[in-house]
Amino acid sequence: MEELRQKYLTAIADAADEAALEQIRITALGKKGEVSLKMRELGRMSPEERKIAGPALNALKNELNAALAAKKAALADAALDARLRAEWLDVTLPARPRRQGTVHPISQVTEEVIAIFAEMGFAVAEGPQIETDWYNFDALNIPPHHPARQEFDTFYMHREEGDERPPHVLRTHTSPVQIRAMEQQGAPIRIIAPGRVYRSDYDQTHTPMFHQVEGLAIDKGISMANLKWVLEEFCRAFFEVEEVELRFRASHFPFTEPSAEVDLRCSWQDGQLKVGEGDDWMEILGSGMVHPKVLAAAGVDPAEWQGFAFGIGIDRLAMLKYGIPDLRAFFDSDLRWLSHYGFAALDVPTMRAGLSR
Ligand code: 2NM
Repeated sequence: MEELRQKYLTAIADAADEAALEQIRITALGKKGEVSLKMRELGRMSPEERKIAGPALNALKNELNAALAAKKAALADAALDARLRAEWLDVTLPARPRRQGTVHPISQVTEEVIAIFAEMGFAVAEGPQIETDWYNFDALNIPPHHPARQEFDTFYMHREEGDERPPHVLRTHTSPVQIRAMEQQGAPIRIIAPGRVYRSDYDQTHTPMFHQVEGLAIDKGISMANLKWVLEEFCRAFFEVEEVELRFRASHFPFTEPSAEVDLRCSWQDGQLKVGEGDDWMEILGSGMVHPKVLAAAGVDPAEWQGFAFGIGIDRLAMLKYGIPDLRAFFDSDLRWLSHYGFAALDVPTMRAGLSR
């Protein structure tokens, strides 16, 4: 019996896998297994012999069963360990840049602008690209026949014969989004409205579809000083420089009073733009205090609330920051241009990780 015990315990310890283990179980404890056959011999023994051999055989059977179960568990553990080692994956590794597709510079710059203004408490607002002329013009203090309507080179939607209602337009700026947001949320409000806008104009520096981001902050006691700080903060963050200098030039927009165009101190050397130094000024945006009539049209009481608004061209920002010379190439869908000027899809701009890397 001791011989059997040693033989099977050794075999179990040496079993390489579950199949081998099962083979050992059948050979020892199966119906015609060696231990089972020994148990059958008990019947032919004298009662005295049986008293010793019976319990001993039972103990052997139990010991082998226990050894089989333990080995089976150990094999399963080892198999799992091996599998975990083989399938190990370092999820903290940076993604491999496959450059199969890229983020368009306009999308990149839009995300950068959103990240900067989000840090200053501005939410993103969106609205339709096909607008009524009330939202696109009237609400912005541009009544019918106002000369500014001509300046916008508006695209008008088709109108059925005999339809005398004013035609819808492709929005010429994102201001209608701000009007809708004021109507819906009232004051106070702090939003930016990035998106596509349309004007019938096409040359070196104009495309009929382009991108704008407009900002709006309405509260009690807002002044041009708040506007100046917000715009300086924006320029420092966007151009990723320590200091910037802005110059406000008196201007005119129907929807703001007073109005100012804003220039940024810069230098141009060998086609290379440097922001915050030099003797040049570059116009980057238009702005002003929202006209009381515009507030009233959007359902905000101008006797109680005031605020500033501004509009920036995203496409030009992208050209300036990333040294892209030709505006029209932005919309050609040329794969070589896209892979040259595009951004890696996983480099999402954030204020903490950096806007552009
Ligand atoms: C600009 C310049 C100045 C502007 C005004 C508004 C609104 F809807 F709140 F009245 N949004 N954006 C604005 C003001 C836009 O773009 C050059």
